Amino acid sequence: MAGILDKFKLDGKVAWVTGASYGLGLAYATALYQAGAKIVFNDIKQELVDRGFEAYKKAGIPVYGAVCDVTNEEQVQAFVKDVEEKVGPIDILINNAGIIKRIPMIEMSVAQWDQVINVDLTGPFICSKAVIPGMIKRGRGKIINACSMMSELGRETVSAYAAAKGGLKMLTRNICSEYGQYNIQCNAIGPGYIATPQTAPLRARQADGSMAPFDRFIRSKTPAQRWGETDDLMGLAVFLSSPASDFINGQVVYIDGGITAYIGQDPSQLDESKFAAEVEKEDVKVADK
Ligand code: NAP
Ligand code: GCO
Repeated sequence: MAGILDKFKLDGKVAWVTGASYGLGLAYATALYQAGAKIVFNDIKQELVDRGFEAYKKAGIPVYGAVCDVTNEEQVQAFVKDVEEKVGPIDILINNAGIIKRIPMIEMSVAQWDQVINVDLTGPFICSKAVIPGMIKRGRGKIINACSMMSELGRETVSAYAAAKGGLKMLTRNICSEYGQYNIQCNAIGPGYIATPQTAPLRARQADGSMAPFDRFIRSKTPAQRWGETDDLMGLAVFLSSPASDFINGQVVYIDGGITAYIGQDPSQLDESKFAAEVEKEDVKVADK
């Protein structure tokens, strides 16, 4: 008799993780591979795709990868066609690619606003639109969007990002509403604050070696008193990609160490000595945005 763990297996499935050369995308792709999926990834520039190939090779993960800008529908359609011919039909799409610009709203140019909205919201629309017809034909599909705490909460300087991630929550619900009848499940992962290159500026140690004020703030707001690690999100990525979640649709699953459930404590009360031993584990971003 098949056991419950069989419901989490992805054997025979093709999974496309966008922007997966490093960071959360690399973790999601690694997790889905370990669950049995064939991995396909893209990134915005060749040097990132090459970096991804190196990372996957080091991890012993065979991948198909290519440059593809998720905001360019022509490139996305061509990428999907290529994958379907060379690897197979796409069963799972994780819309992971994203950018953030931390600029006070009234100082942000429309071009900067548009860039964030295009990557973080229009990109998932374009990629989902490209894979859903095939999923309808096959009578099944999984789409997982990269939402964020900023799908629910705002903060200074991230207006475009929050607007995009809030919109992405509603796109998740709308794909569920429109395509759930074809056995397509569209959910979202809502990470809290995770230690990746994207958040490295928020955690950089002060010149005197002390904790960054924002680092102290996030730890005081998080019951776990720590930043998330990419490993923390791997299990949820497999779950939402697998038959184990076939009756979950249109949901944002927050994986945040409890930060969205907790009013927080006085940052000055944090005992910094508890974190002194933590080592900065940062990839270096290949290039600034
Ligand atoms: P990230 O720095 O946001 O990287 C995402 C990847 O997508 C990078 O390789 C990036 O390339 C690539 N990318 C950017 N624009 C693209 C485009 N137009 N087409 C294709 N690829 C593109 O990394 P992350 O921290 O691992 O975050 C991954 C996702 O989770 C993002 O959507 C992010 O918003 C979301 N998220 C992150 C956190 C967190 O705390 N880290 C929390 C919640 C949600 P570049 O290196 O050139 O930018
Ligand atoms: C920021 C951070 C956050 C995280 C994440 C939180 O500047 O506040 O980058 O936006 O990336 O989205 O869930």
